[in-house]
Amino acid sequence: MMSAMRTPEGVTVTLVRGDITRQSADVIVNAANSSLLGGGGVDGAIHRRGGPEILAECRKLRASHYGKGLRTGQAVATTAGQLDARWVVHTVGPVYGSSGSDPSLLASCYRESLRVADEIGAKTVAFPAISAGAYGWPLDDAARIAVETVRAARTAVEEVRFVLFDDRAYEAFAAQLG
Ligand code: AR6
Repeated sequence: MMSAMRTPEGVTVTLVRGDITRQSADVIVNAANSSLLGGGGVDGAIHRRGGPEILAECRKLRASHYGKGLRTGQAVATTAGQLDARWVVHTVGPVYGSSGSDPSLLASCYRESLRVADEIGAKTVAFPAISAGAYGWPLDDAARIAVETVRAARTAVEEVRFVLFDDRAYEAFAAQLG
């Protein structure tokens, strides 16, 4: 199994086992919910370690642009607070088994996060396994969608790093790299 590859667009894709809030990257992607006001899992960890600046900016975004919440599959950037990153990009994965559990919405999270990363000029982006925790997406399928979407992405981002919390998630992603 592989732990790195290069996409046809020249993006280096790497895998890391660990806590995404400990990563150093231009962008750390948050597996958020549409409220943008925090939660458990990756979201809780990012707000805990990143500090209150991130939530303050999320609240402003809610007031100015996302009164009804950020839609599933969309992405938006904020400061990264105390994290070792320039931005956090918040994206909302689909809940598995709900009416919104459309694979294209999960693919959209990766695509939109990379689009936002391009807009802000980020070169390195760290992703968690979006929807594969509280939102219940089967890990192998979540990994396949993540890797396929990044592989097909047209982006100026140079490195996409998947940061996987445990061995099972790491192995699911490694199997997708070939
Ligand atoms: N670093 C990297 N991966 C992590 C970390 C971490 N610190 N913590 C958990 N994971 P989840 P979702 C893994 O639940 O499924 C929140 O309450 C975890 O093992 O964080 O998209 C939000 O507010 C799993 O593989 O995100 C939403 O309401 C993956 O990250 C909801 O959960 C994603 O798990 C979003 O659910």
